[in-house]
Amino acid sequence: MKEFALYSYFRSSASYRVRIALGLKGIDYEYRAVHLLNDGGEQLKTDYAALNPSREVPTLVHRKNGQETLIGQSVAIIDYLDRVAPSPLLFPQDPAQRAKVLQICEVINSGIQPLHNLRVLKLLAAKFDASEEQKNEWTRHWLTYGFDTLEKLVAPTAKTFCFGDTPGAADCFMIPNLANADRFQVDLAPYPTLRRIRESCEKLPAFIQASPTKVPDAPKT
Ligand SMILES: N[C@@H](CCC(=O)N[C@@H](CS)C(=O)NCC(=O)O)C(=O)O
Repeated sequence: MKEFALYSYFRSSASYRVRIALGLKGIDYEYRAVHLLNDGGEQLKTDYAALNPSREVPTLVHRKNGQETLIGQSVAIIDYLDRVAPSPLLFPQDPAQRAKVLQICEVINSGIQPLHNLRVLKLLAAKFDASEEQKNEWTRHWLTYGFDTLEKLVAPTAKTFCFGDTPGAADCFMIPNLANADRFQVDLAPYPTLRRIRESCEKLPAFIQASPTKVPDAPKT
């Protein structure tokens, strides 16, 4: 039995953030797939909802000294990992730098992803009769709004990565968000800094192995 386990869905950007963080820290973990669409959504089943009352992935399980700690929310999970496995730290220790990195993470975590989360898109269809194309347009709108913000926010501090020359929490959030740009066909041409960061991240094993095409529940092609 491994010390860490992660409930994850291959295409979940929030799970992808944590998979990258685990990879950057070199933590081997048990992958527990939760299919968000099959059978009405496995995240909504009673057993899973007991683990994560938000009924969403990711959920991290940490077993240590006979105790099991369950944590939801990718920001909380990555912050926890920084405390129990501090090498390498993904959030800077300096208060001002830490706040800047959290700002980037929160633009994505609270300003972009929740607006096109599965349950939001389902509600748009169920209550407001939105078509697939209308849901895609909605998603593209919020992704574009977010990328406009992120390019301006990141450009002054970015070097090889979002914040300097080592990958950190901001990159864990940025790369899955950029993957959504591909999925929803958002043109990234206006965002040169974000594209450059992506090129740097895509060379690293932690990012490659965490990608939706590489994880155990990735659809077989
Ligand atoms: N803020 C949360 C977001 C978690 C989240 O929204 N997860 C999505 C997948 S990316 C989910 O499980 N959605 C299920 C649903 O909407 O039913 C985090 O950072 O962990």
